[in-house]
Amino acid sequence: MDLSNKYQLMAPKSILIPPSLVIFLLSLTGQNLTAQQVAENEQTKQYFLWEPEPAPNRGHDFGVEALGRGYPYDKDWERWSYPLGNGNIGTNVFGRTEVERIQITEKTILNGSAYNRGAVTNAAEIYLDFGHEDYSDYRRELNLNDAIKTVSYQSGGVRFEREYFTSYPDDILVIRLTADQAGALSLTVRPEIPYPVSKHELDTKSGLLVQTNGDLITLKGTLDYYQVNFEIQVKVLNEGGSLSTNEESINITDADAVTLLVAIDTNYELGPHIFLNEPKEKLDPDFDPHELVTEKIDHATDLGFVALRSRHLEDYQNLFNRVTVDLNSEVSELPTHVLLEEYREGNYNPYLEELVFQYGRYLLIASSRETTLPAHLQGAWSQYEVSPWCAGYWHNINVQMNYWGAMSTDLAETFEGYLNYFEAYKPKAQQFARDYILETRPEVLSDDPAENGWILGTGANAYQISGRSGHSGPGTGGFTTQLLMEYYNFTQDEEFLRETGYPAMLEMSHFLSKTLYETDDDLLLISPSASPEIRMDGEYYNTKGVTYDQGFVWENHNNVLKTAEVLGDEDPFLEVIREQIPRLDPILIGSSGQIKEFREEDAYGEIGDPHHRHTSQLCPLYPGTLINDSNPDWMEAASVTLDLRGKPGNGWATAHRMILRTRLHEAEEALGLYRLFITEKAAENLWSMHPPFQIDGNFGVMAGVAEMLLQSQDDAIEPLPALPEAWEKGSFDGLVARGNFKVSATWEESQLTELSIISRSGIDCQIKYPGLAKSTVIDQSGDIVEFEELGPNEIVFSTTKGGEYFVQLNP
Ligand code: FUC
Repeated sequence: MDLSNKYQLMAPKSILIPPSLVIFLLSLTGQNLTAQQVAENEQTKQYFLWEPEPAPNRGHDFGVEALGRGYPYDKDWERWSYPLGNGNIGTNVFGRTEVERIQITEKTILNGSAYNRGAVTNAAEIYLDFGHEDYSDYRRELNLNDAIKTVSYQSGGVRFEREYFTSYPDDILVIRLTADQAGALSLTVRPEIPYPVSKHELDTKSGLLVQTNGDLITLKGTLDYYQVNFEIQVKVLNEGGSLSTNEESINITDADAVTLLVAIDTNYELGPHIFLNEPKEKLDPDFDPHELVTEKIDHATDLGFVALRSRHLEDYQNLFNRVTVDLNSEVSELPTHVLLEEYREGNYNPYLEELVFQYGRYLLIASSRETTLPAHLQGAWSQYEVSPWCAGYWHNINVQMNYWGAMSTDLAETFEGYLNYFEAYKPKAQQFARDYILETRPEVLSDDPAENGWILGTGANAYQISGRSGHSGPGTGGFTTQLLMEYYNFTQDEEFLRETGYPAMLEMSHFLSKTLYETDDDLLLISPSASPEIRMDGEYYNTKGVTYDQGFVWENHNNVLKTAEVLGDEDPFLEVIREQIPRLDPILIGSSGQIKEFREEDAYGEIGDPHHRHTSQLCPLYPGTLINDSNPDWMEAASVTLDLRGKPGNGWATAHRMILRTRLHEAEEALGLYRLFITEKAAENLWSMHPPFQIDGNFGVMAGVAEMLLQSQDDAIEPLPALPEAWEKGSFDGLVARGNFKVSATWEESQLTELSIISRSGIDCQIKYPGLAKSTVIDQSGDIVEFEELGPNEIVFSTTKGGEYFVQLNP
């Protein structure tokens, strides 16, 4: 069946204004903007997910336990509902006509049973009883350009429209209901606290209350394990008609329009005490979040819908509109599930490839902001009573992957959520380092805590981090500091480096150096050492000097040396680091031509599952930098390793393999993995499936697309380093390269045709691309910029902060 015509009629109108026209129009008004500024202001290509039917809602299934011990499972929530979020509140909207379901969670609302740590839990369900059994001309859409979800349909001769968004500046969920006829809106607003009775005693809740007062419904209670006091208020503002109050719900009759405001808060306050204290001493049990929630509701009520909406748009679009990627696609008007079905059948529509990339950026903005907790394993969303893997911060790849694309897609602010979290957990991580050293090697324990450094194990959440874990070695610490290094690399924020990044990396080097043992042949090997999650005979395999651990010591040590130079630091420990680096010997090639995961491995696959989801032995290729273009033998061995590892089993594993292929410049393999992600790992709402839903895969492939188009890990900016044939024509605008350069490029017949760079740091700009030395560089005034040739394919020139540079490619 050809659905394209059927859905054409209901498609939204995308307004395509060419930037040149905008410049012309603005020049008439006396405003001068550069082309890039126009692009930033006017991301006109529309990205949206949409369906011609409401999301099904067949309810929770307690009979199904999701992997990671999550329950109850809800496949409709997971695959069909659309997520909205502002970093604090995560909301899933179903868009139903008879009984609408709006499911809400918040990142600090955790119970206690999972993994002795507790899991994020569903905070509230809001049902809107409309009773519109019959409907036609239905559309629900999640628009990524404005982060607004809309629902629209015809019922009983009336057209009903809804808008939903979660505002970061005003920390509120806003729902606006309208109809095209006066007095046509009647509904009941009926919120519930889910799972009032829990099957595990550590998950109990107490003092639960749902109460109405005039136009306000309040839900409150306590999750007993951490004594989380929560409150949710739902305010109902009707225009016209009448409002009546029941015990736990509100009826609206014959209104013209209705606005619902939903605010949440708890007694959680991020700080070192959260991680240092015992479960019952982390939060103040006497703190009632009532005032905080009331303030948000009052503030939003005063602002009103129009102002709330424009403040939301200004905040969101400032982030989202910074980057465009065009793979020569047309906006597709097919419903997302049809687009996906066709893609699965081999119709590789580049619009869907752009959409999945931009969806990653959307989800990151929605789940991690400057003042919020970081994006967890499920971002900011959970309908579960006990979320799979706690909806935690898993540090042996998952949480790192969440931020791999944050900087390159110009969303560095979203990483600040992790930075706040890091600062808060660091004192506990210092305790863990002390414990670790005492347990494994007490003779090297120092009296100075800074010299013992810090470490964390794999599992963590909003209330706890963990110490040593048997299945992942201390490389986990270097895996984590790599994010801090990248934040500096991309932002060039020296204050951050001085205050946070450098001390963290230096202390990590101190810790890691205490895990190294001298061997008879004068090497330094970590012991005990483990490559994430690899088992032999059912047990986690512990040994000496695995590539994952050695590699991250190498990365962290080198990052310390590089940044010490930036800051002019002369800490005496730098000498120790310099002496240790050549003795780490992280990369060994085995008899199958593979990068060994374990030193004692000869042929590939001797130890552990040869097709394991983790590819930790290749972390030195990505996110690390040790394996790079300057060592073709290692690059070749990395490629062999990926071939041997085979097809990935879940969303995040696909994403890691995809990025690894981009670093190897294996463009077709990278695209193949992206396609595999879209066809096999993405649900109808494009969420990444482990399964269950786990957001890391969404962020990982987003980072992967950016890496296909732009790399900068080896001092130089490299446009189109892994461009597959299918993407022979296209453009991107605003991706970020290390050194804080904002890069835009256009290509045709797989050749770069235009390249422009805005220098946000004012440092030297080094670029490599075949034949580049023959090009001409001009600045925004049209003056020629002198450059130095570093070879036929590589140039470097000095820049001024804020300067824009155009590279004219001469064939
Ligand atoms: C790691 C992975 C699992 C899962 C979990 C949350 O332990 O090995 O696949 O993603 O984190």
